Amino acid sequence: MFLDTLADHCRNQPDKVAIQFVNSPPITYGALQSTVNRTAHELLALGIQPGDRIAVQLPKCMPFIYLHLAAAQIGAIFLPLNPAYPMTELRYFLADSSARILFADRQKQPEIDTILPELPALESLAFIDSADSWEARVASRSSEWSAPLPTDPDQTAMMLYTSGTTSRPKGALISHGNLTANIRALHRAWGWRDDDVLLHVLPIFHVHGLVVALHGALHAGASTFALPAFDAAAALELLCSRRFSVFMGVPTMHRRLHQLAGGRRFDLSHLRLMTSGSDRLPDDLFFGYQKTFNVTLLERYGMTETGMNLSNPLNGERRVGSVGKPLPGVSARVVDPATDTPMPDGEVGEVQISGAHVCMGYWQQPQLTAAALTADGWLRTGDMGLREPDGYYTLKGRAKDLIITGGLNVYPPEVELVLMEHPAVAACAVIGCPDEEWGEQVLAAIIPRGGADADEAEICAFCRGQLAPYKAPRRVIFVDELPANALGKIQKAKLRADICG
Ligand code: MCA
Repeated sequence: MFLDTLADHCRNQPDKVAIQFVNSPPITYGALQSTVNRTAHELLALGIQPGDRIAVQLPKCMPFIYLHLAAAQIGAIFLPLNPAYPMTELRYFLADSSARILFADRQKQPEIDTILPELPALESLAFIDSADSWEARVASRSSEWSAPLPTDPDQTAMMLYTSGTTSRPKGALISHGNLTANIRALHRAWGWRDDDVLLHVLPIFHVHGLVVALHGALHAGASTFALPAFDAAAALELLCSRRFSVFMGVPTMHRRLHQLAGGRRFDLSHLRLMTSGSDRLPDDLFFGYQKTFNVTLLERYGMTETGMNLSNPLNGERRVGSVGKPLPGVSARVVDPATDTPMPDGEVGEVQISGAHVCMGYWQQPQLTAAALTADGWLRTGDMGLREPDGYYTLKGRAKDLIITGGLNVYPPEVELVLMEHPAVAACAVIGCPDEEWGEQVLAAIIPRGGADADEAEICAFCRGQLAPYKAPRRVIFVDELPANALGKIQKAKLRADICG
């Protein structure tokens, strides 16, 4: 399991830097293990049992990482939450997961106090000011750990919420076996090495930043240098410093780096691996990167329920517009989504995935879990694509109603539900309009309620009160009608074509 490999590195190279946050002292593998052990003892002292959900809504910081690894160590379920979630969303995640404890930023305390009466299962709250305060808090606990590490591959390690096209967000259950399978596959495919140095700029409440990037480096016994948030200028300067060998980003980050270069050339070819994921990499950016940075970005494809599925090769052709081939241990196929019948190469169908990395299902949602899988156990990704005769896959859109903005998924029904609560909204449809920087921008088309005052800024602000800012519409347009088919279902493709061109 992934914890065993990490324990080996901590034992064998205790003085090597594991993680360093900018402007903070480096944390060695030995120190990482000691504080994780202390944190695990602290969780036990707080009464946390195996299987309990530990919710963490913290900025990117060391305590987040300690809590994640310590939760796994004691067999609890780590539930990371985007710090941008407002209280309405936080309340939903805490209630749905019946989290036993919440670790949150001290600054959020007054707001969180207001939702506590509605969260009977939440027994404890811990507010954290800084990495130092966490280390001081656990300092009296033992730095040793003698209990066995979890061995059951089916034991849940993490719960990651992902929205649905017809349902409220659901918690995908990621097991120790899922994580281990995924990290091992990426190691083989991307040739992770112990002398790698990763520049980490991604958020860590998602698979990309937490599993693909951070676990990738930890599993290799490599070193990570972390920025608490993406900053294109700082990142470009660091990338040029020749200190790093690996960098991972979403297309919006790569776009900003490319724009920052402003036509100047920077040779970043000393990096042995620069990847792009979480959204489609536009062709112009792929070629722009080659020209500006002398780097061919490696595009790969994953999802919350699986971690990584497909990847362009480390050595060999990184094909523009393609997400490459199945990772080691991953099976992929393209099917007719109506019948789950495999399609011939070159024809577009739904991409389906199977392997030891596919999640265990959704928290307390047996029906949604069953619906996500075919009769023979393939995960329906909801992504459309085709397989070339030489095995490369290309994605061709989505079967599901999903917007990706800046590498984050937004499910229109979630936004539409909020909009329908606004008194000036009679009907609405939320779509993603293409955008060079963000990939897509969230747009709401609204039929105003007769006589009600409808104001774009006010409606956007209303949504921001209830949804994380990235989910709230950036633009609202008022329409007299929404295109619908004979059954009354809104035709989003037509709406997109009419509005976004
Ligand atoms: C920030 N804003 C956004 C987004 N992020 N709006 C839409 N989409 C977003 N993703 C808003 C802010 O609230 C702010 O609004 C305005 O945009 C500008 O903020 P700015 O400071 O420029 O943005 P930022 O903080 O620099 O964030 C941009 C970002 C960030 C760095 C690209 O979105 C990001 O870290 N994205 C990566 C997401 C990620 O890791 N996804 C992986 C998911 P205002 O000013 O109006 O308040 S895992 C996954 O998808 C699978 C498994 C996979 O394959 O990887």
